[in-house]
Amino acid sequence: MGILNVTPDSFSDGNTLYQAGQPAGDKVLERAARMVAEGATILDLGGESTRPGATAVSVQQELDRVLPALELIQRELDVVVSIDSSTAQVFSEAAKLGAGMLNDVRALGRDGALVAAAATGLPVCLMHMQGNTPADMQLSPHYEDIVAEVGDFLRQRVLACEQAGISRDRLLLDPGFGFGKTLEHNLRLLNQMQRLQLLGLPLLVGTSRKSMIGQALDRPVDQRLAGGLATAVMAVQKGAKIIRVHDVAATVDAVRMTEAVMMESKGVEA
Ligand code: 7PJ
Repeated sequence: MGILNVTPDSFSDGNTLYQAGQPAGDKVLERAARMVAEGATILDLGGESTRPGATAVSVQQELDRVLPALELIQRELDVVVSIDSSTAQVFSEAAKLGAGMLNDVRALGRDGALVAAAATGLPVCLMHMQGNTPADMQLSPHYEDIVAEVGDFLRQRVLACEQAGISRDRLLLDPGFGFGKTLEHNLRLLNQMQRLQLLGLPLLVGTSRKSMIGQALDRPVDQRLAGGLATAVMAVQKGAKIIRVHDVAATVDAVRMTEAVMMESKGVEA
């Protein structure tokens, strides 16, 4: 899954897709086409920045950022577009334009989100975050047993989805690296992520360029690729089915190599 941020304040790539305060269509399409050529089968399109302390956007702003980019990608490229949003209206409008998946860092916790997502009929990724908003999530994250607590939260959201008419086979789960978690929390969550496979749903993992890599290696955001590849490999070994990244080509190779090794006992040739 390639990350396509159409926000002016994304910490790693968003602002390079902007001109005069608006997402520039040709740049968005160019970035999208490159990720598809590099092997992305899903693009995760987001118009709301969720980094710690990010400012809120209005529903209209988010629609204005996401929908034109979605239309353009749908018209020009053969790829599933995932919508990285928490907003009911964005889910509904994006689904009408052909989006293939919803990805919500608030696990459909916002008003109207469960109902709107259910009505789309689309697959949904539910992510764990401690704290209610990206603005306050990093203030003082605390867990007794992070893996168990992330699992409990996700299990509750799966039940809420089922009650809202979203069947289990439409759901994916994400432990939410960096969302209300210290470095130690993120490291434990990755090291023990196989425990989340007990929920029986596909896992999606996003660590690309995140501060957990910066902190562990003391690297700025433009020097986190090798660290990110290490986390991608580990995530695949621990059961992740989708890896959400900025650097598609390198990650595809790392994941394919990991899978080649994991499959050897099944007699599959490279
Ligand atoms: C994630 C996400 C993630 C899912 C972001 C960033 C912050 N969606 N959206 N999982 N992160 N499912 O990319 O650094 O980890 S935005």
